[in-house]
Amino acid sequence: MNDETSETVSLVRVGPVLVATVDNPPVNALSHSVRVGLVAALQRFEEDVDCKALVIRCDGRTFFAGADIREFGQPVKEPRLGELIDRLDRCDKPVIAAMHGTALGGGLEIALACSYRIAALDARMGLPEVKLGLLPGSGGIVRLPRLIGVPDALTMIAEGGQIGAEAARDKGLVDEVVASDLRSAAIDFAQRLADVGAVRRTSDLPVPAFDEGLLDSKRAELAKRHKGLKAPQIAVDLIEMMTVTPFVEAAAKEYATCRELISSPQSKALRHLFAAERAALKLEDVPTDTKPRDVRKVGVVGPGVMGRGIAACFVDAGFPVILVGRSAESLTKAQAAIRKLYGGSIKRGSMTEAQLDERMTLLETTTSYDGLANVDLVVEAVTENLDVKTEVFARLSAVLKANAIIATNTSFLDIEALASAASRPENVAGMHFFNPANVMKLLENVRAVRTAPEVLATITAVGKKIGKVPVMVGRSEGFVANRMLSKRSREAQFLLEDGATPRQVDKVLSGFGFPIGPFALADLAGMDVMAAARNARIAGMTLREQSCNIVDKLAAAGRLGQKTGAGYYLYGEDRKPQDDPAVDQLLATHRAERGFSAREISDEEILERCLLAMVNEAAKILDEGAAARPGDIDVIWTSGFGWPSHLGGPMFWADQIGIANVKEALDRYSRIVGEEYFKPAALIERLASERRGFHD
Ligand code: 3H9
Repeated sequence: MNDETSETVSLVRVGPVLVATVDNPPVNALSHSVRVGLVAALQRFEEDVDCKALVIRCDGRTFFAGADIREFGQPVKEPRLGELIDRLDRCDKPVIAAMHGTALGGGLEIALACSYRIAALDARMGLPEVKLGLLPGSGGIVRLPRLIGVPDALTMIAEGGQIGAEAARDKGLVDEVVASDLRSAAIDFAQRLADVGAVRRTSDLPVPAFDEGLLDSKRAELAKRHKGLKAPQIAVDLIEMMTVTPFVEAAAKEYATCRELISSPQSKALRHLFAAERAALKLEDVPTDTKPRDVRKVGVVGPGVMGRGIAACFVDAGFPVILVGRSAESLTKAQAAIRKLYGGSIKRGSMTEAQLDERMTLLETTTSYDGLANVDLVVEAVTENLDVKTEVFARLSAVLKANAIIATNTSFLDIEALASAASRPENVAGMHFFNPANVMKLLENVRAVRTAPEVLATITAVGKKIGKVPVMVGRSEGFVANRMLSKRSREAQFLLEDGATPRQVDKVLSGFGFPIGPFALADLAGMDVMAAARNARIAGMTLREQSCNIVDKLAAAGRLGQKTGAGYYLYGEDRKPQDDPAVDQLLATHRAERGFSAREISDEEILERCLLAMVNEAAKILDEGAAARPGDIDVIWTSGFGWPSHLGGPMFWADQIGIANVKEALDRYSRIVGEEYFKPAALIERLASERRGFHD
């Protein structure tokens, strides 16, 4: 019987049990209408003497995924989530939360304030607020440690991870795990309680004793792992606070901190990225109802470093893979190298040798293209040379089935030229992985003019399936990530010519939040690799860029980076970069030959030149249509090249500085470095004159 229904909450009586079912697709966020409906449900439950227990459950794919992120930054609409939760806590009849899917954030906070919690076997629970630069603000911090103890609560709150239903039961977060129909099990559970009316309040529980040294060690660990992020540190402070503060006072402090964090720049940046990552999945000119093609079996051509990593990505996600190489020897080598990729997991104990053997059964190797006749998708990862790739495309066209997709992993070659080399250009696109392919999250998918919409939808869906962050880009030399990176690299090199040291540049950029500076990174990649990459593109460079051959000079001196113990820096046993007077000398000679005199360069100039060169290039990319939205570029840089997430990505960062200030700085560097490098892009000129930002 459907007793009462609000916009998103319906009520049904089953004997003495009142069942409140929430339906607020897609993820049952705790939007205003849900809060109103749940308060009404509680009111009805409290007033009706015949209702002995209340079940709160959700329809659709998940229990509440948390507060409604879209409401953040808007005036708070009553009833607040905290009010609803207080009311649940005070209720003098038992309330049971029945969780399925992902019970997250404010959703889990609702469950924590109920008397009992039951969960479907595959349910997952977490307080992920920290990932949005926030912290639980509706009782998560004051209740969770009371239920599962401080150490586990600290991990869940400060790191934002999820735990499964059985682990949650073992820790005391969940009372019962249900393998059968959750709704019926919840009603049965409630009926049993209805007879005894047993109310339990998490707020009445004491905080279990714990080793206080844990707090400081966690602070140190989090500072290292989440450089520059404020919320994880504040999480530890709040947990320390709740252990010594009366419940009501601690809950008020928790809420006040959450409100403060909602308006903090870090949270705005992280929320921007949350939305941008999801927006990036919505493809321009591809209707949202476009059905991706079925991909069951995958081919990878080219067993080199990239091909091996790509094959591992697919195998990890359970796809059978055929790896095609030119010789049996190269394939045997590749197989051994792929096994080695899992060395770390075996050492850590997160994978057994038997599991690895099983995974490797998904990988088949062959020297014959005929083996690809029944694959649905082939990723081509052969040598970065148009002639070689053109030949591979022709051979693939001869064996593939009509709707098989060819995705090239090219970094710099022209996607249109490659599409023309296939007999069905509508099946051709790019899937640009980043090294190491099995680790790096970013996947630049590339559309060519003739790529079929369903192919674009397929490579996006497949990218998600293999755990990547896919972003669709268009034709452009170096696509988006590498094209922007090349401008940062150019400025880093020019800064050396102008008088900066590798150490100074690296320090400024890692101080900004990049995991590693460009010169330490070059030493890691190898100077021979850097020199080859530079020389492959030298024809398109300006005269100053062509003559700025510091990389070639280091390579010629045998300074290949970490692998030879010397590059921009010297490396000892500990692999820590040390300054080397020989590099100072090499740079001094280079400057003298090129007619530059070293000047004092400020950290501000280093940061602005490196980052604004990227922003200016990104503006050109946007105007050309090679990236669909500024947010896509932010996702590319935060998931691919270590741009600190709490600064939202380059376009978000530029907006925070203000486009008029960006333009003014570009004009200044046009005068100092040269117009051909820093003339503001047309889009920046337009936005500055209209007083708008990239994201407006
Ligand atoms: C919080 O609770 C604070 C409180 O402690 C205190 C307050 C005072 N709100 O990810 P998907 C949308 S903070 C609104 O593609 P999946 C999402 O934008 C919150 N919308 O699906 C997307 O929209 P669109 C703590 C939300 O299956 C659609 O749902 N909770 C929210 O891959 C589908 O999402 C979190 O941080 C939301 N809370 O993953 C959980 N969540 O279709 C954040 C999602 O227009 N959410 N949407 O692009 C997630 O982690 C994942 O979305 C989830 C589903 C695992 C739930």
